[in-house]
Amino acid sequence: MGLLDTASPLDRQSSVPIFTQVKMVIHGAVDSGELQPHRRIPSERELSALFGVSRMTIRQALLEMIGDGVLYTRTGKGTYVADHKIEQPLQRLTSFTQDIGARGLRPSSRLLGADLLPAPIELAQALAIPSGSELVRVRRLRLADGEPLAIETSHLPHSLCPGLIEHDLERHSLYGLLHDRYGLELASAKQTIEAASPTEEERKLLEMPAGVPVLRIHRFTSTRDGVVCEFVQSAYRGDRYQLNVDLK
Ligand code: 16G
Repeated sequence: MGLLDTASPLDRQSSVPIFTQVKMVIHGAVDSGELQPHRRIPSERELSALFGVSRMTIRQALLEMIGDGVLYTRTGKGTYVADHKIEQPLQRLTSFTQDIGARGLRPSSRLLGADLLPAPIELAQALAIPSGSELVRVRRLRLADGEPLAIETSHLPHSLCPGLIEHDLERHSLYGLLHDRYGLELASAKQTIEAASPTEEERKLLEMPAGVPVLRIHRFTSTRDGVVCEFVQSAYRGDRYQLNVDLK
C-alpha cells in the first residue's frame, strides 16, 4: 500500500515528532519509487487531509525535505520529487564535461564572461607567476541536461594558454582545449570544499530554491610537470551535487 492510498500512517503515541514521521513516510515513497523523480507530490492541503495533521506541520516537513534536496519547488506550480544527486568521486582529476557525460547527462556551458586581468599578489604567488602578469579569467554557468548545476570561475596564466578567450568556450571543454591546443597535461589538483549560502546572483543563475546551500570549491590544478595552471572558484548546487571520497 502506498503513500497516496493509506489512511494516516502516523503513530501519535510515538516520541518521534509528527513532522519527522511525515518526512519519513514521504521519504519512503521516494525511495520505493512510488514517487518518481520530477513527479509532482500532492498539495499541502491534500497531504494535510491525508495525514490528518495541520498544513503548518506539512509545510515544515516539506521545507526540510527541500533543504535536504529530496524535493524541489517550481514557482506557482507545486512541489516535485528531486532527481538523484550527481556524484563526483574525488579520487580522479576530471573535468565537468567528463563528470556529467559519465552519468549519461548532456553537459553544456553558458559563458558569463571571459577577460584578461593582472594577477593579484596572492594569486600570482600561488600560481608561481610574477605579480601583475596576465591572467585569463573565464566565468561559466555549467549545466547538465539544460539544468544549471554550477558556476565556475577559472583563472589561468595567459602565458600558458595565449589566445584562450578567442576559442568558443561555450562549445568546448576547457580541459579539452588546454590539452589539445596548448599541450597541457593536467595531472593533479588541490581542492577545498565548504558549504555556504549562495549570493543573490548565484541563487538566480542556478535557479535555486530558497534555503539550499551551495558547495563552494576552490581548486588549484597542476600539470604533470608540476606547473600550477589553473585556480578555479566554483559554486555547485548543494541539493544536486554530492562529492564522494574513498578512505583507506
Ligand atoms: C571541473 C573543475 C574545474 C574545471 C572544469 C573544466 C571541479 C570542482 N572543477 O568542473 O576546475 O575548470 O572541470 O571543465 O571539479 P570542462 O573541461 O568541461 O570545461
